[in-house]
Amino acid sequence: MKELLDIHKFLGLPEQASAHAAELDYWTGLVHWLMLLLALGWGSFFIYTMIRFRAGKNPQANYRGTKGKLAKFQEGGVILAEIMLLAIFAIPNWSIWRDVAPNAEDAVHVNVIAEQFAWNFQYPGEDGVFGRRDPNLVDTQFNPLGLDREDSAATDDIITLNELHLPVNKHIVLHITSKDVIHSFWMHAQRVKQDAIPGLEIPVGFVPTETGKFEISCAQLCGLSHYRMRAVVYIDTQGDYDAWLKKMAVEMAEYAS
Ligand SMILES: [Cu+2]
Repeated sequence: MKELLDIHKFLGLPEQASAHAAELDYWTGLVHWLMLLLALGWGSFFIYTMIRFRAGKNPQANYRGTKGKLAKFQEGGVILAEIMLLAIFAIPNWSIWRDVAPNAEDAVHVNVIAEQFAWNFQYPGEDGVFGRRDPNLVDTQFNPLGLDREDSAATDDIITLNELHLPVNKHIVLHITSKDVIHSFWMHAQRVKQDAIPGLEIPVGFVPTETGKFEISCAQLCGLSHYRMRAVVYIDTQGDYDAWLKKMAVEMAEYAS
């Protein structure tokens, strides 16, 4: 049974590089089989009605429709099944996905700010506090995120363009937003996808379980150069991640002075 639901191999999905990836693929598999069942059910019903109500046998149209208890039972059954899908599967699973990881205490927080056509990443730096960002301070060349350099929390912030580094096996919380239009942040291998919406900061939590270099792309048609709106995520060991943060802190300090 489990093999039938292993849609990951069956559909050739990317590798499963996060803690929830296998489970998400399992549900994707389940939904695929359910949709196949529905397609077969409705398809055969469609063929049956074409034959049953063919013009040759029914020259006069019947405006009252057919009457019978079976149709009512079927409709009731469909409604019940859909309520169950929502209440028992969809909503509880959505709640797990939304709540567990972002509340972890030792989580690594990174701001993700999308723009046409790039991904900006903001790390809080050593103090663990993100510097204030103000749209009025945005300068496309020198201050693309509108970071308020007067804010003391901003002095140690690290900002990167199209390059994200994260430690492996840690709770990650990405706070996703956009500067201009709606984009969609998509880390394929980690099965993380979230719309980036101007004016909203949406947290997404997950745990990457494989080290390596992976792709991030935009999954929302956001303009002419949407196709090249890509970034790279490096999932590092804790040691490599710390070393990279240190190196970036030095670079940021040099840039500021
Ligand atoms: Cu985009």
